Amino acid sequence: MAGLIPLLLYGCAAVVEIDQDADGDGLIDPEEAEIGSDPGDPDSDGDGFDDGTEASGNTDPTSATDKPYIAGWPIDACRWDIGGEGGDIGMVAPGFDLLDQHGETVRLHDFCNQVVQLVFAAFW
Ligand SMILES: [Ca+2]
Ligand SMILES: [Ca+2]
Ligand SMILES: [Ca+2]
Repeated sequence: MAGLIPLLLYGCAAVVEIDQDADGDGLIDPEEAEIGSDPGDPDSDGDGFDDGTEASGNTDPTSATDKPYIAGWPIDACRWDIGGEGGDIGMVAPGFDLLDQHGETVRLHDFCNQVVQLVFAAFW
């Protein structure tokens, strides 16, 4: 929602229209309208992360199951746009989920455009 702020500059009165962040989550109201989050609730999906943090971290502020990783791993914006997957050299590895060292399930394709080191071990 836009607000009207009266200003007095060098003796001249002016009215400036600015966009407001009504709930203080870091997203102005038009941005919230664009992504579908609630401009009156800083945590639209109730997952404990405010809408601004989720939007800037490339998670969905309207889905409680899509949230930043506890370890703070960076999630890239290209996470849902990956193509050309396959098992041949030069192809993008197919996506899969695995546990990180903190016991949280992470999704490989969330780290697109980044180098990921996978360490495997077997014991018997
Ligand atoms: Ca807001
Ligand atoms: Ca909000
Ligand atoms: Ca949230």
